[in-house]
Amino acid sequence: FLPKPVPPAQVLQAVTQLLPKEATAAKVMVVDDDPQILATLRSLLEPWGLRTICIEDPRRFWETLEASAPDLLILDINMPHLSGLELCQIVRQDSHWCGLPILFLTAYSDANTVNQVFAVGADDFVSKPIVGPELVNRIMNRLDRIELLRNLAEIDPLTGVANRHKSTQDLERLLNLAKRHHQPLCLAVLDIDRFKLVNDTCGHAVGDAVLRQLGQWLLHSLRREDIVARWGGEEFICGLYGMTSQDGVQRLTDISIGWQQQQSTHPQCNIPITFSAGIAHYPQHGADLETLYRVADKALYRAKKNGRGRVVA
Ligand code: GH3
Ligand code: MG
Ligand code: MG
Ligand code: MG
Repeated sequence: FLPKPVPPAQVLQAVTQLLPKEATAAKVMVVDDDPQILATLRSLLEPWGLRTICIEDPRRFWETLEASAPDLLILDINMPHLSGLELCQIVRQDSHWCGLPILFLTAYSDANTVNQVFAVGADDFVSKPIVGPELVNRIMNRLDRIELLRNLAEIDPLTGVANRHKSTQDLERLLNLAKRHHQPLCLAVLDIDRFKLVNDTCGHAVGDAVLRQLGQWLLHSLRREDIVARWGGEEFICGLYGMTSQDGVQRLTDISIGWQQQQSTHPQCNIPITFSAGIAHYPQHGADLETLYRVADKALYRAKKNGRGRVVA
């Protein structure tokens, strides 16, 4: 395998934001004008592996939210300049943040306040003084649920790699990043060769196992910042940041050779499994995903026509 190219630090940092959430610690953002409360929450949450982003001044709310992209938000009600209720209302109206779990932590626990809190769209309410274990449990349960829902929505259950919906979003973001940082982005479309024969000869269950194996092989052969997804059927897609078509051909060829050497046959099926791949890259072949995909798919067609088991740009 080739040594992995290292993109510049700032690019790497930006790419890290595209990584699956489970690879990074969950982030909790807290807005409270009382520094003591912020300190207490930090010391309570950090031992649980949660990253705590604290702000005292609610006027810094929006910039902090966008910069830190938290997984959960804790709000105080009474603060100078802006109340937590107002903040909650604004967040719920924003299409990007409307799904963010919001928990209120406040000194007031009368029925009217509780009503108001839920009326503006809060998910949970806890009254001060803070009871550590209860608060931690409420937060952890909610984060667990979010993680679960996210996986259901983004991971292909058969292969364990991202699904088409998730990878489309990630590829769009990676492409924007490539444009901003004047980097190439390589798109590879992979298709298993004569897969119908595998199903017909060895059975659908073996076919499924082969799909899973290849998905995992791709996932582990690529860099963390690369994208790999099941596009549909026996077709996969890869997004390789900072790589041209030539880099992509080299990389995919290495992956294909590795695959053939190590696990190209399934124990219950002695048909050697190969795949073909077509490659395109931004900026040479297009500036939007649809065009890049079309070019890569045409290259895939040539790979099939010229004998399969090859990578073509
Ligand atoms: P080619 O080399 O030209 O790609 O030949 P092929 O047989 O792979 O091509 P084709 O697209 O005609 O067949 C794809 C097959 O993949 C047909 C379909 O039954 C099978 N397939 C698609 N999704 C799944 C799946 O989830 N599990 C299994 N076991 N098979 C699948
Ligand atoms: Mg307050
Ligand atoms: Mg196909
Ligand atoms: Mg096929």
